[in-house]
Amino acid sequence: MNVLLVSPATPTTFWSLKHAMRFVARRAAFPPLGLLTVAAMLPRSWNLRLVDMDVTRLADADVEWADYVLVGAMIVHKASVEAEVIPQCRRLGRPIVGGGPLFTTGHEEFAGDVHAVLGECEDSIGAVIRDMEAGQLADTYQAPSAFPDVTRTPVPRWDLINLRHYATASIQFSRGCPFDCEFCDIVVMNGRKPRTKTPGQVLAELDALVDAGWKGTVFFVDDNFIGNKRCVKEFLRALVAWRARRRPQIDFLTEASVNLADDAELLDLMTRAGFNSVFLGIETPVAASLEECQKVQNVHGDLAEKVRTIQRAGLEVKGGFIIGFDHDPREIFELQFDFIQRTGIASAMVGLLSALPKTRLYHRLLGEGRLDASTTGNNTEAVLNFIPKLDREFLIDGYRRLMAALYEPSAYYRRVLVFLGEYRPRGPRLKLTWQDVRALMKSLWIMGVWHRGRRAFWRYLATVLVRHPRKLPPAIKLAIHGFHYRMVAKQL
Ligand code: B12
Ligand code: SF4
Repeated sequence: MNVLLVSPATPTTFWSLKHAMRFVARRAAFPPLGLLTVAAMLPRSWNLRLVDMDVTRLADADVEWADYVLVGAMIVHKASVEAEVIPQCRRLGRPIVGGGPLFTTGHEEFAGDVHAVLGECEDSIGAVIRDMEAGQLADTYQAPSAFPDVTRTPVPRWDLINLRHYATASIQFSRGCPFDCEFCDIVVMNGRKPRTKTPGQVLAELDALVDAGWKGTVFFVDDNFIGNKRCVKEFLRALVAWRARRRPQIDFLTEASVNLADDAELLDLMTRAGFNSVFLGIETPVAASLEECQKVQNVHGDLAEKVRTIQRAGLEVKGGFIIGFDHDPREIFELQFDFIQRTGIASAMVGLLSALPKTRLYHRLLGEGRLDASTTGNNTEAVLNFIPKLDREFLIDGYRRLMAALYEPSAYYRRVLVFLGEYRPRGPRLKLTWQDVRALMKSLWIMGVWHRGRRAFWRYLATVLVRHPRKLPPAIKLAIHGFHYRMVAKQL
């Protein structure tokens, strides 16, 4: 059996970091972990190839070689799936099996073209394999237990990709999140009970990555890394010990809920284990809007102070922000700008509220007759797929202006400096690599000579060298990320 695994092409989005890739000479920011995990569940006797269309194009020869094409996609990949993958496979007569968020929440749109595997596939892949071998695939597959036991999830097949094409590696410790924010599709796809892997299992995955030669950042792609605090602490203790034993040249980034700030022990364990950055769903400084979307964990206490606590503990805070809640006041743009600037959240992923299929928000808006388009799946695009309470044009226009203001060079560097002032790096330090030096040289050339914002860049660099010389590596990394975000903001 020859099986081709395909990760479709991604448009330039906030998280794609496409404009940052030229600094680090990598082709894509993150590898397709879902597909690599599925690959590890397929029989060892099968021949597998993986094409990540963010790294290389999908060649006819690869499709012709395959008996089946397995596609893993998010909604944002829809255009690539519809315009490239499906027509190419149809022309060459190869059946497609699809999985991931695009098909889990929207398989009906692909009926006849794609055999869809809904949700996490650990418990349904056996039936898919059997039917592939028999040459008789069903239209859809869904396991009776929607949320499988992840302690049985195998180590991803890293051998199917060239890790050197990627800026960051990925790994997963848990799935699911105990909270229930109205707009979130995680709880629909992965449930509200966090399911964790065993410490030994994750350490074996990390061993595999390090053995494959990985150096640099590893992203724990958990929906909420601290969803089960007891299990995560147990894992972190094992990770600290593993780190002391193996002394790997890697650091970690993850996603968590804001209540991380309330647990000093957890913060300490994370930094000792090598975490130096965390993405938080902050959403909005407007309490009424937080209550509207039932983001209960953000309502209590001072949000800005929580961000500072995490920064002082040694973690850079990246944040997700949303505009377009029913309770947003007309001055929402100023409120968001002020919050982001004063907390020094350099990577602020600000998006317009989007009703993703099958979420509670989607059903509410449908019931209120307010849904008027399907989502593009890109939460940082200047579009709304529902009728907002504030005027649509006011929101879209204000959103564009907010993004431009946030990523205008001097405002951006000002808030990185706020962050560097709070940040107390504590974790293990990685050795400087040739890649870091090259990124520094390229940033001096591209941001310091070629692009608009040169003066602000040199002023920023001088301030970093005088006030925070030991924080130069994160300062350069954030300048490079800022360059990407600025390009994204410009395209809006
Ligand atoms: C890691 C991650 C990323 C990474 C890497 C993406 C990549 N190359 O794989 C990065 C940071 C690049 C990213 C970017 C974005 N992301 Co993202 N991301 C995630 C995250 C946190 C984890 C995905 C993951 O690797 N999981 C681990 C693997 C093992 O699980 P899995 O992918 O679910 O795979 C399982 C099943 O889905 C299934 N499966 C998956 N593929 C296939 C294929 C086949 C053939 C089969 C049979 C089964 C199958 O089996 C697997 C095992 O059970 C998810 C949240 C989530 N829980 O899914 C969001 C998520 C997928 N991202 C999301 C979004 C919106 C984005 C962005 C648009 C954000 C932005 N504005 O920039 C961009 C778009 C993509 C891009 N490249 O720019 C949304 C997607 C919503 C949707 N319904 O489409 C999610 C669900 C988060 C959310 N709710 O907001 N993302
Ligand atoms: S905390 Fe994050 S992952 Fe959890 S339900 Fe809310 S938005 Fe979703």
